[in-house]
Amino acid sequence: MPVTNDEIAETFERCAALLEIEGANAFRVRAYRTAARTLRNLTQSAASLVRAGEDLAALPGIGKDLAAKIGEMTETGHLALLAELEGRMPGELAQLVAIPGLGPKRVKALHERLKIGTVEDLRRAAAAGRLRRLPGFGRKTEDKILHEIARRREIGRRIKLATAEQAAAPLLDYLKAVPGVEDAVIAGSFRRRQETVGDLDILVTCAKSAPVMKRFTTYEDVAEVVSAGTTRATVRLRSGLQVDLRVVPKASYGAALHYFTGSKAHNIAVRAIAVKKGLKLNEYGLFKGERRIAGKTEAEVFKRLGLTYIAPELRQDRGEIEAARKKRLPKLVTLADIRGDLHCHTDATDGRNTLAEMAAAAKARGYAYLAISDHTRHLTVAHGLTPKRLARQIERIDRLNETLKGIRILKASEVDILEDGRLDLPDSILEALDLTVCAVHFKFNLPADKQTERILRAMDNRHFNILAHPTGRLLGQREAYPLDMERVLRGALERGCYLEVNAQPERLDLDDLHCRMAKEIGLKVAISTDAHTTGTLGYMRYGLDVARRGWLEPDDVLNTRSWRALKKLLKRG
Ligand code: DGT
Ligand code: CA
Ligand code: CA
Repeated sequence: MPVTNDEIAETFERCAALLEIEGANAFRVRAYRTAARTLRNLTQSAASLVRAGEDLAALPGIGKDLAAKIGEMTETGHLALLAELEGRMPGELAQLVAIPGLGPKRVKALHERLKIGTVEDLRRAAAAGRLRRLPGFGRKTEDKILHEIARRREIGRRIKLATAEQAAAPLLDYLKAVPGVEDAVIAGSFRRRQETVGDLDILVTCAKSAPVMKRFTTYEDVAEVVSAGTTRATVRLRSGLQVDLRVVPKASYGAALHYFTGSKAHNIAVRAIAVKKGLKLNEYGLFKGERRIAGKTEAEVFKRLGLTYIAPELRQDRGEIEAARKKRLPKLVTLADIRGDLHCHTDATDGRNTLAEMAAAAKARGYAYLAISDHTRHLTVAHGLTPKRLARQIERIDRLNETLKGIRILKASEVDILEDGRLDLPDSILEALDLTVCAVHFKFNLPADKQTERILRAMDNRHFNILAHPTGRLLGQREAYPLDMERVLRGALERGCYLEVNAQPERLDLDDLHCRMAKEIGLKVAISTDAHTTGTLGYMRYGLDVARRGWLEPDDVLNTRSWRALKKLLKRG
């Protein structure tokens, strides 16, 4: 992946901040900031300019030295100067500058006046109310800093499900290849398909545990063996991900799988049912006195407790046990129910593949339709479409549809919702589309009531169909913007609009609880990939994970329908 202008700009901004803390010459500091600004405003990528042999020193604010540094970054992806600056910075000052509300000047003051050099120093000083002694720092700043540190710790501990999958697959294959191993599965939050996981919990059945333990702790990706016993071990992989392993006998497989799948709250509630029946449930089985009456499979355990099988995604102690007892569990939506994708991009804006390539990829997935929803003009970083360019795309789609068999390409647009709730394109062009996917891409910081009204006002436009990535969150990077979700859901229902579950692994919003809220009021949702490449049309399954955790059935999901049926639902009164 070639380095982007934003990445170079960010590196330069970081250098500027660190140089400033060091007390470097003000001109030098400013030069890095100016160059960063130039890079962010470039309409072409610096990497391609370098490749074309252009002289970057001709750009405003970029001299020979900085041009060479851009060259270094496009070639190696890194900047030696940044590593050097970070290396000679005392403590964690380099990390401190990245905390919102703490610029280089403040970090410098904290270091010089209060001897704060690490995040932990900072946390202690803020908690003790010592920061407010410094000019420009108050109680509010202290609270803000404490909140930010807590948030970062939380983020740092959990990793995205899709990332965990990449580490899990080879490790699982490796364990399955150990002689004597029968089953090897990943339980825990991973099996419940939670959007992020704290660690991986692997369960293995085999007659002798010693060889598995040995193989596990000597896996090439292991950075540290945290603990290792005869039937359980914990390691930390080089990525920082922790993995727990448990080996159980075959007769206990089902009970152990149920136990280690959790959630903890679900386990406790199920165990209470066992106790009521005079039984005992643990990871080795379901017992009547000393006798094991179930444990080989999960289904057997549920059955003996008078419950129908509960899918792992539902095991959150949110009413699933009661529903299982009454045989009223939802018939969860699956990938096989999905008939098409209602949100994706092409190279007309920030996607990588052409219209024809995206169409062919969707057809190969067996879809009946694919909506092409490129960005609109307000989103300049994505080269958003003007009415004129969208009109041309509409024509191209009409022509393509004439040649395609077995799939229909829907004319759509991911329309920016402007600050006042207007849509970014005039009705005259929106009218020509099959559907719109509308989204907030800026002004995330409005108060909840303002943001809610902005969205509801946008929904008043009769061309508004689906609200895309409704909370704007980016897992591990950006929190959801403040929003009254219940009002948005009800507002959508009243107006004949819908909301999306965005299947990008770092988005996954609506989340499971919001899906459930939507279902409860009778509002259907779309599950869409927002794919920017042919390959990421495959993210659909992550969206399904969320929908299933939110109890959704095929009927609750828009894109389980034929285009004919869907079209009727999209039509506004
Ligand atoms: P995570 O790792 O934070 O994403 O979430 P989990 O659910 O994977 O939690 P983890 O790894 O601590 O434990 C795996 C499962 O083991 C958990 O879902 C339920 C079970 N478990 C762990 N501790 C307890 C406990 O104290 N009581 C009960 N009943 N079950 C437990
Ligand atoms: Ca876990
Ligand atoms: Ca664990």
